[in-house]
Amino acid sequence: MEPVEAMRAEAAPAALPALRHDWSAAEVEALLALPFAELMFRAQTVHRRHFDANQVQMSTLLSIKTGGCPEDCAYCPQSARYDTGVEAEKLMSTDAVLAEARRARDAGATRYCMGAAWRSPKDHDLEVVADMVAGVKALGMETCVTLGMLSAAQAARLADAGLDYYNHNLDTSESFYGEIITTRTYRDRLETLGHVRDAGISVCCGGIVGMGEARRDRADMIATLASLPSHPESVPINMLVQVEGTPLAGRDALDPFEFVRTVAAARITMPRSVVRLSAGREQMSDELQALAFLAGANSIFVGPELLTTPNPGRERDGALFARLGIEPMPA
Ligand code: SAM
Ligand code: DTB
Ligand code: SF4
Repeated sequence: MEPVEAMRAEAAPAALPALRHDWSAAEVEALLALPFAELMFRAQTVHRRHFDANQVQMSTLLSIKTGGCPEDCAYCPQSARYDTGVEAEKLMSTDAVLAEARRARDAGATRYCMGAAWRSPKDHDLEVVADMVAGVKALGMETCVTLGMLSAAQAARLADAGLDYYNHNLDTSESFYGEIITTRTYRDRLETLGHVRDAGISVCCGGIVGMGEARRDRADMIATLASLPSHPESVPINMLVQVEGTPLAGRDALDPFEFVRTVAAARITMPRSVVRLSAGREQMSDELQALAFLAGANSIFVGPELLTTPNPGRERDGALFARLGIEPMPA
């Protein structure tokens, strides 16, 4: 047995504290306000109880349907309402997606995430996505898609196709939400998450920080995620990528330590979830990313592009992982 496995085997699951689902925003805000070293120590302690602290899960992202989205999400370069230079494209063919997926698998990705700039999928498009999911699974990778709002029947269809994860973010607190999106409600989002959960698909749900929200909003979002009936298996924490032409371009940048604090709060409140250091890595220093890993982030997107914006290339990530002694988390 490897030393880490031996340590895990020793820690009998019964010895782990029960998961809480009753976090209040005030409690999470108090976590966010701790002295930095105290917060990091708590997060690292929780992290080590549940994970190998030197392993990071790697996902690859592909935009299967780019731009021209009817929604008004103020952060998003793919909304048709903002002039961002992102051209609207048609849904990719299954063959083209599978060729890309094969390349990602050969480069070491264990999960393949496909994103579409839709408010919600049309049923005939969903059939094409179901084929893509089945094809990617056959390549031996886990699958994730993010397609907007889903009905219960659509979630069940994706589950049938073998989908492992559905990404649908809360994005921010319920009270700040109206300043960012007006074309769908917070309640709509919770409803979609319920359909995904009921269909037996694992939930990938998190949000964005750095949109001009207050610390209380970040606390509220984390408390809402941690108070869902089941914690999302995957929790992406995105740092806003400011894109020229979107209403949020030009906002004051968030204090990077506040980003790290948010990651730590996610780790402490959702101890068994994989927390993803998601969008925004391209703009972060290696040192800031290392702090986010110390705070309990244990997943990233690899590859030079997110959906429409740049992500660190494999060389930069490879060098960082080597410097930090980080290894890929097995699927
Ligand atoms: N259209 C679908 C939806 O919104 O549900 C799926 C794709 S959408 C691009 C997925 C997520 O990407 C959004 O919920 C948001 O959290 C994140 N995102 C989009 N633009 C971003 C940006 N500029 N910076 C950080 N995160 C962003
Ligand atoms: C998520 O939480 N972050 C990813 C994913 N879900 C699909 C997307 C980030 C998008 C960043 C902006 C862009 O590249 O267009
Ligand atoms: Fe459309 Fe999703 Fe972008 Fe909102 S976040 S504008 S729903 S692609």
